[in-house]
Amino acid sequence: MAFTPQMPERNVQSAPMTGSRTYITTPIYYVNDKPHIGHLYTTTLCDVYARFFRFAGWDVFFLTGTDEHGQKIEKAAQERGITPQALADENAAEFEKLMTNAGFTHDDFIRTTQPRHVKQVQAFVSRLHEAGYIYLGEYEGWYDEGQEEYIPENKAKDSDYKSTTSGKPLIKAKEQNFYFKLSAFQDRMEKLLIDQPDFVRPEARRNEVLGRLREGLQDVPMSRTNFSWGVPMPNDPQHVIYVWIDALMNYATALGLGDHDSEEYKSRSKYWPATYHVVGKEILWFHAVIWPSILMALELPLPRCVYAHSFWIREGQKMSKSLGNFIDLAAINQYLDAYGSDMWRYYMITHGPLGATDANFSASQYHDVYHADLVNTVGNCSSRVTAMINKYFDGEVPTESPQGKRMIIADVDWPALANSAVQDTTQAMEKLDFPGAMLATLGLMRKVDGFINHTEPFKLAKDDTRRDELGAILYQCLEAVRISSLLLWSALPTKMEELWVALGLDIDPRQGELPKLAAWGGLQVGTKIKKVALFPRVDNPVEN
Ligand code: ME8
Repeated sequence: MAFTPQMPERNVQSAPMTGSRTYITTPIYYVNDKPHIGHLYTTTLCDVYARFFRFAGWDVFFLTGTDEHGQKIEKAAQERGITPQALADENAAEFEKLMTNAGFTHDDFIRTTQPRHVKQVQAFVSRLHEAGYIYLGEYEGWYDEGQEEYIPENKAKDSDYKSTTSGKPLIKAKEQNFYFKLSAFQDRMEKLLIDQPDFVRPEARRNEVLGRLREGLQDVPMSRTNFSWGVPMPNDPQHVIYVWIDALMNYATALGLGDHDSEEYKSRSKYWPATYHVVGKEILWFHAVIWPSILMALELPLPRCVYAHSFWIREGQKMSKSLGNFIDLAAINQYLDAYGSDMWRYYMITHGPLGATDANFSASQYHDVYHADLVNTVGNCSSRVTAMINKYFDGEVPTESPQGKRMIIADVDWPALANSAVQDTTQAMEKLDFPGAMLATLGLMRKVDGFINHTEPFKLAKDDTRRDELGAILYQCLEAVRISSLLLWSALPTKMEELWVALGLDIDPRQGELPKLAAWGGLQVGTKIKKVALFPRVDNPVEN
C-alpha cells in the first residue's frame, strides 16, 4: 500500500465565486453514440449561462468537447472495420458541427485524442505517481462495460448485478491495474460536502453523495490492460489510463494546467477553478468524488459546484437505444422547424430536469408553453407596444418627461420594477435557476401588459389633451420591453436580436454592457421603431 500523504487544509475549500470571472463546463460526450436531446440539453444550460454573463461583462470561459478513448469506442470501431481514431474523428466532427449549428458559444471544443490533452494527462498521472497516490494492485470485481465503470460489491448487489444505466448484466473483471488511492480522501471529501453544501447541487444529489461517501471510499483501478485505445500510463505503457481519469482531466487540460509552458496555460489558467461542472446525475460520483480527490492529490483548487441535473424521459420511461425512444436529431429538427430555435432553448431551460426529478418531454406541453410564454407574453407584449407607438406616434419613440420631469402614471415606479427584474434575473442565472430567471423577466413583461390594461392608452389616444400622458405610458412600456429583451437574449438570442433591429438598437452582447444598457432611460426619444410580430402561432403540436 502506498503511504497517505497529508494535504494542506486549504485544498479542502473550493474557491469562492469571483463574481466577474467564470468557467463552466459540459461533460465531454462519448463519440460512439449519435448526439441526442441529452447532449443538447446540458450544452444549452451552459450556453445560456455563458451568454448571459458575457453580456453582463464577466470574463467567461465555456468548455465542451468529446470523450474519445476507451473500450466502447474501440469495440464500435472494430464493428465498423475502421480504426478508433477514424471513428473518433468522424463522430467528433458531427458533435462539433451540431454545437456550431445550434449556435452554442463555447470557447473551446476539447477532444481527448488531441496531443495537448494526452500530454497533460500523462504529466498529471506522473505527478500523482510521484506523490504516492498510485500503486500497482489486482482488481477482482464487478465492471459495467457500457459505462466503463468499476462497481463495488454493495452497489452491484443493489442493482441485482445489472448496469443501472443500460440494464445489461455486470461482468466479472479480474486484472492487474494501477490504483488511485481514493481512500486517502475519505475525511477531506466528507468535510468538503459538509462545509460546502453547495459543492454538489441540487441538495438531494448532495445527500446521495454524502450517504455513499459514508459507506467508505475504496481505492479505484485507474489503468487497463485488456485493450489499447487510451492514453498510455507514463511509467508502464502496457497499461492505458482508465478512460474516466483521462476524461475528467479535460477540464484542466483545456486550460493548460498540466503544461505550464503552453499557450493555453498563459491565457487560460486564470479561469481555474471551474465555477460549474454541469453533468447528468449518472456521472455525478466521478465528478463529485473522484475528480475532487484527484485535484486534491494534484494540489489544485477545487471547482465551486458540481451541478447534476436529472434526465429527460419520455412517457414516464427512460430514453434508451433499446427502447428506440430517444429524442434524436431528426425529432429535434421537427420541433425547430415548427417553433424555431429559441423555443427549443426556452423549453430546455424552463421545463427540463434541472432539479432532482426527471422531466417528461411532452409535445403538448411544448406547444402550450410556446403559446403561453412566447406567443402570449413576450410576443404579445412587444407587438402591442410597438403597434401603438406606430399608430399613435408614427413609429417615433415618445418621451416620458414632457415637461422635463418623468411622469409617474398609476403610481407605478418603473425604474424600480425594471431594476428588480434585472437583479432577480441575474441572481437566478448565477444559481443556474433558469426557470426563476425567466419568471423574473417575463414578470416584467406581464406588468407591462397589466399596465396597458389598467391605463388604457387606446382610450387616451382619442383625447388630444392627454397626449403627454399617452406618450409617457408608451415610453415606459417600450422601455420595460427593451430591458426585458436584454435579460432574455441569452435564452432567446435570435428573436431578441430581431427585436433590437426593430427598435433601432445596435447592441453587441460580446461588449459586456448589459448593466449599462439595462439602466432605465436608455431608450432614445425620437428613435424610429418598427412594429414586431416575433412568435407566430402554431396550429398543432408536433406528432412523434
Ligand atoms: O457520460 N437527459 O458521456 P455521454 C438529460 N463521456 N441529459 C442527458 C440524457 C438525458 N436523458 N442523456 C444524456 C459520458 N445526457 C462521459 C462523460 S465527462 C468527464 C465524461 C447528458 O456521451 C448528460 O449531461 O454518455 C449526461 O451526463 C451526458 O449527456 C452523458 O454523455
